[in-house]
Amino acid sequence: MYFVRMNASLVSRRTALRAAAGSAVLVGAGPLVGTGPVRAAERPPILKPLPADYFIDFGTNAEMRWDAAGDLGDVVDAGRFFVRNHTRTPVIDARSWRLRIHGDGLVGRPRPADAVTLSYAELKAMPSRTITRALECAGNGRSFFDTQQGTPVSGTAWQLGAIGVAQWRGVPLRSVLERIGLRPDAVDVMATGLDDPYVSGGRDYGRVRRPISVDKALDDTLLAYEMNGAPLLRDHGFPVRLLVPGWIGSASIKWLGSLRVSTVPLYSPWNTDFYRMVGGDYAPDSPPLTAQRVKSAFELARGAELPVGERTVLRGRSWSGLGAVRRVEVSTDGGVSWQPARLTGPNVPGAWSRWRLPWTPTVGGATELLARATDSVGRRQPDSSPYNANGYLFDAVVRHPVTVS
Ligand SMILES: Nc1nc2c(c(=O)[nH]1)N[C@H]1C(S)=C(S)[C@@H](COP(=O)(O)O)O[C@H]1N2
Ligand SMILES: [Mo]
Repeated sequence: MYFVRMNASLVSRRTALRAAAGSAVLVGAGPLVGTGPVRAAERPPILKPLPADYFIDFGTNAEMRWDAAGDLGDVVDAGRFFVRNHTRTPVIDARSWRLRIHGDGLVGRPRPADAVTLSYAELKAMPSRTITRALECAGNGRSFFDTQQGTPVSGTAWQLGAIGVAQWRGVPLRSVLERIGLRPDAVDVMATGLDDPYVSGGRDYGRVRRPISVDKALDDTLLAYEMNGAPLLRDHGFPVRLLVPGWIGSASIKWLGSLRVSTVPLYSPWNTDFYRMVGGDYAPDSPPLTAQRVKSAFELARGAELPVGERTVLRGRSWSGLGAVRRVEVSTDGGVSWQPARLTGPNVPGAWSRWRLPWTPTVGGATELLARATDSVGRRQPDSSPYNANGYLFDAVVRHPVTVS
C-alpha cells in the first residue's frame, strides 16, 4: 500500500500529535523547510560550490562553462550542473517530506485537505525508470539576443551553459496518477515547489508552480529522485523534483511539494506572466512555452587562440527538445562554407549529441566558428531568432569568435 488517503474530518487530535512527533502517520506533518543547521537568511542561494573554472555565477543562478566541458562524459556531473533558482535552495528533510496529490481530476476528487500523500520511502518503493535527458532553461542563450542580434532583452544573461544532461531515475508520474485513479476528463497537472515564495518588483507571486498537460504527465514525466546514480543534490531539487523531458526547465519543478490534477486548465504566473513570448512579432496571446528548440555549443572558450598550421579538433554538443540530433555542420570561416561534423557518442533522443571536426587553420587572424544542428524532426538552427522581450528560446546559430595565430 503506497498511498494513504486521509479524510481530514476523521483525523483525531491524537493522530495529529503523533504526526507532529514524526511517526509514520502522514497528516499534519508538513515538510521541514529551512530547518537545517543553517538558517534560511544565512544560507547562500545556491549551496554547492561554484568554482569559477566551471561556472559563471549570477547569484541565484549559475551556468556551466562550455570551455570547461571537454572533460565531461555523456552526462554532466551533478556538481557541475547549472542551477536556476527563483529564490534559494531550501533544506528539506526527506524523512518528513510528503508529496500531496489532490484535485478534481482524480477519482474521488480529493480537496487539498484530503490530499493523497506519498513519502520518500513510498516513492522509492515503486517501480522506477532511468532515462538520460537534457534539462535546459528557456532563457539559455539569452545574452545573444543582445550581443549577436543587437536587441537587449531582460533576464539572466546566460550564454549557452544553462543546460545539462543527466541520467535521471524516478517514478513515472503516470504510475502515480494511475494508481490513485485519474479521471478521463483531467486536463492539467500543476506542480508546486517548496522553496520560498517568489517576490519580484515588490510583488509576491507565491510558490514556484507551473502546470503541464495531462498528456505530457502521462507520457514521459518523472518524479525524479536520483541524478547520475546518487540522490539529487539539494540545489537540484532534493528530495524529489519533476523532470519534464524536452520542455523548458521551468516545468521541471524542484523540491516538489504538491500536484494538483484538474479538469479545467490551470494557470500560475509561470504560464501567464513568465515563460510566454511577449513583444516583437509575437501575438499577445501566444501560448505558454513547452518544447525546447535545437542548439549547439563548442567546448571552447569564446576568443580562444588556436595555432596556425596545426591540427585542432573542434568539439561540441548539440541538442533538441524534439528528438535526437540528426546532423551538425560546422563553419570555420564565419558561415561562408560548412562541413559535416562527425557525431560521436550515444545520441540519445532528448539528451545531446557530441560531435567533432578536425581543423588545421592555414591563415592567421580573427575568425568565427559556427555550429548548426538539424534534429530528427527536421528542424535546423536558424541564422537569427525572433526577438521576444524576455529572451526565451534563442536557437540561432551562435557565432563563436577565435583568433588563429
Ligand atoms: N521549485 C522550483 N523549481 C524550479 C525552479 C525554482 O526556482 N523553484 N526553477 C526552474 C527553472 S526556471 C529551471 S531552468 C530549472 C533548473 O533546474 P536546475 O537548477 O536543477 O538546473 O528548475 C526549475 N524548477
Ligand atoms: Mo529556467
